Amino acid sequence: MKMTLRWFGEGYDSVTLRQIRQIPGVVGVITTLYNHQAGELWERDEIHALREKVEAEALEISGIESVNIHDDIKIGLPSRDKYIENYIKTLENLGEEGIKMVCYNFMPVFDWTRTNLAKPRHDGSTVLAYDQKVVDSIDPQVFFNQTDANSNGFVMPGWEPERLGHVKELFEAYKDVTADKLFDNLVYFLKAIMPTCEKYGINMAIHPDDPAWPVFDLPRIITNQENILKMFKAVDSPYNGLTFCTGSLGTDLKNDLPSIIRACKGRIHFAHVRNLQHFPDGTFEEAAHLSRDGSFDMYEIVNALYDIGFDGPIRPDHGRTVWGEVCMPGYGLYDRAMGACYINGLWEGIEKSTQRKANLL
Ligand SMILES: [Mn+2]
Repeated sequence: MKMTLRWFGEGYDSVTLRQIRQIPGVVGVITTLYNHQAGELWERDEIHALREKVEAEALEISGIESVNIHDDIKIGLPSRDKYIENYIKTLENLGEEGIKMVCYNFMPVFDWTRTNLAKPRHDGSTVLAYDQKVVDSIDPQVFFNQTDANSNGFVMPGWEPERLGHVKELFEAYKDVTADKLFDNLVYFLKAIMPTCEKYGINMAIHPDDPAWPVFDLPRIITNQENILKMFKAVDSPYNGLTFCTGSLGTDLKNDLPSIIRACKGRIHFAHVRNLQHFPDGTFEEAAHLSRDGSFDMYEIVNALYDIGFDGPIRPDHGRTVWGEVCMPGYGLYDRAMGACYINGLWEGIEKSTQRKANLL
């Protein structure tokens, strides 16, 4: 695996490339052209300029998160072909710049959803948290406005005001999109882009839905092992893969995370590792990466990734906000840096003990 950190780009991120470079073991960033709306073409010279900026700090672009999918593609409108054409050209431009991993998601209207962006933890840090009762009792437009107002002035990924200023119209456009239809539209999109991915060696890594169930009655399709394997089979190319995200799949306690990793061997192209703490009333909040701070055994998760020979980029995911940092919720420097060191430590321990055992045999 290759340790990375997500970076939103200059002017959008409170964290600098120099700071990222100084986290031991981090070799690259997962970045994006944040100024582009979904559906727009990314020109090669813009990608090249971004790459030069990253490489000037001795880091690499280990992948893109995300090249977002236009709603017309998810809805299945006739105009989707024009947006798919732009997506293909963007992939070609990324491929020409040597970028080989693209993360995306296929969630309608909202990206990841949390009901509290700064819930105090037992240790005085704040974290993102989720309570289904809040989602059930609020109008989607009000929900968006609240999320936007509580993001410390940062535009959060998937919550762009340009798009989500029109929540009502978006809901109307999705009203006939069932889970089956959404799945068919995903397959249509993947079949269209696969020849380009194969030509340039670009791994597509779909991000699971977060949380892993329908919110605001919108369908969600990348939620569990069965659905993920169904998607792999529908477009059976090694370039059609997954972002294994512990925090998203782990929202549903029925998901056995190490088992999903093993079932997806060869098709996991990117990994997000974070811990959640689940509560008996069905709510959950994000935790420090350390196993004993949350509900997941992070050793078992990293061990499963090691076992399947995972060699793609990995990154710590949403961190707690600690030490008075002012940042985009979930994306501060300090706790993600601690997460990166912790995951690196787990990996080194697993790798060396495995090698030691092998030598003893
Ligand atoms: Mn994730």
